[in-house]
Amino acid sequence: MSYADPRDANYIASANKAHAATQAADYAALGLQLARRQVDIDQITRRVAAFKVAIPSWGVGTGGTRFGRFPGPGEPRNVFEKLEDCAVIQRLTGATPTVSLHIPWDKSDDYIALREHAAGLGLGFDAMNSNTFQDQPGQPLSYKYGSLTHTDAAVRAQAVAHNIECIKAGAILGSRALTVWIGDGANFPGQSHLGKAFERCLESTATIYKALPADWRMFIEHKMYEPAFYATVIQDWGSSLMAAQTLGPKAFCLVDLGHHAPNVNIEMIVARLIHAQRLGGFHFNDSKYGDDDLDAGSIEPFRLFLVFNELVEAELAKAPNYNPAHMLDQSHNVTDPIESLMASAIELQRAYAQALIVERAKLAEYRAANDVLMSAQTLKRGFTTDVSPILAQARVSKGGAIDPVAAYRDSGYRARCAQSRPGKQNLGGGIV
Ligand code: RM4
Ligand code: MN
Ligand code: MN
Repeated sequence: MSYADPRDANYIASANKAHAATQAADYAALGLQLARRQVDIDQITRRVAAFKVAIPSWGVGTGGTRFGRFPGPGEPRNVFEKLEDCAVIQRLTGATPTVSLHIPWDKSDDYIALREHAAGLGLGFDAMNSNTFQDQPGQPLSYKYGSLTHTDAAVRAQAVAHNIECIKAGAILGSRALTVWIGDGANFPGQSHLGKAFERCLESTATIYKALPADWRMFIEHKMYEPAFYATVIQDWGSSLMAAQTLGPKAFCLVDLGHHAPNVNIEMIVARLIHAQRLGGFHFNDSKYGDDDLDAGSIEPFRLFLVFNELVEAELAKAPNYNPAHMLDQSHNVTDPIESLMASAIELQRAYAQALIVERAKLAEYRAANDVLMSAQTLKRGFTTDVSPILAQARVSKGGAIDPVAAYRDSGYRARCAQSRPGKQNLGGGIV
């Protein structure tokens, strides 16, 4: 099979040739349609082109469930190779200039070399993720019964020290945020004192907070259940918000879309966190039942649109302290991770574009007049408009591909990786 580097600008330009005429025609037609709604398509395209989402380093390997993992060919064997794959996603989509690392999965003894390798690939680093939900070989104390909230102060101190190590590594890499997600909780009523566990959490995170450099933020990520099946210490946005408000102005709440009970109104949570000036960012993914970590927009695209609708409202209102980090957090168990991550980044841009084209002046009038049906229809019109030509145009404006998946497949990149990266069976970070 022939091979072309999908990161090469000439390759992408030649791949685009076949689609250029249809793209121009579709973009022009959509432009006319939007002009009738007083929406300037080029302005929307510019805003979509400015949208960024970080790739999770753990997402470029094949994920798995607790039942098994079925590795794909040519998986990255270390953080350097993960960055190579992230660069493919960034070049073809133009939407993913940063990578979010997970320590110790991406631990390195030379973070300067890692930063330079990333810079050479045109990549930077988003939030650092600590990991105190697993034990590592040689680790003195176990996290089996908790980490930052453990009953034993020595275990808490070990977990705090790990988080501070993540901050130090991130400072070298140019990251400016630490995401703290802990699996701590209880599997049985009675196992844990619910109030005291939260207090221990606040005490431990306060020590980590003190180690944050001046321009850093701490993201507190809530999750309803798993691995703790009865009670999780930071189980919901209420606990997360209380923790952020207790810790101080650098602490914010991170919303992972998969970490809520089915049918929870996530856009409401987003609106409330914006109001509280504590929305730190997102882990985007999609789900049907639980923390499924499926591709963003693949199951409930309307929900994703409604989340982005709140984000656009906040942008327009110039909401104070509003600067959410966008990150993907997905597990690609049965697809090529590069393809899933490209498609997911594009689905986020789609939801953003759909929210941007909503006729907001009209919507405000209908709301004020209590015209319920027209309010709903006006909002939904953004969602039902096919904005694909805008997304393609935004990619082209950044040197990306009109059809990223086709360009990626045609390049033969995966087959090339299968040859150059033999024998890797386990990445350590399969179950996310
Ligand atoms: C958790 C959570 C965290 C992620 C781990 C791997 O469910 O979403 O953000 O770092 O999985
Ligand atoms: Mn997450
Ligand atoms: Mn998760």
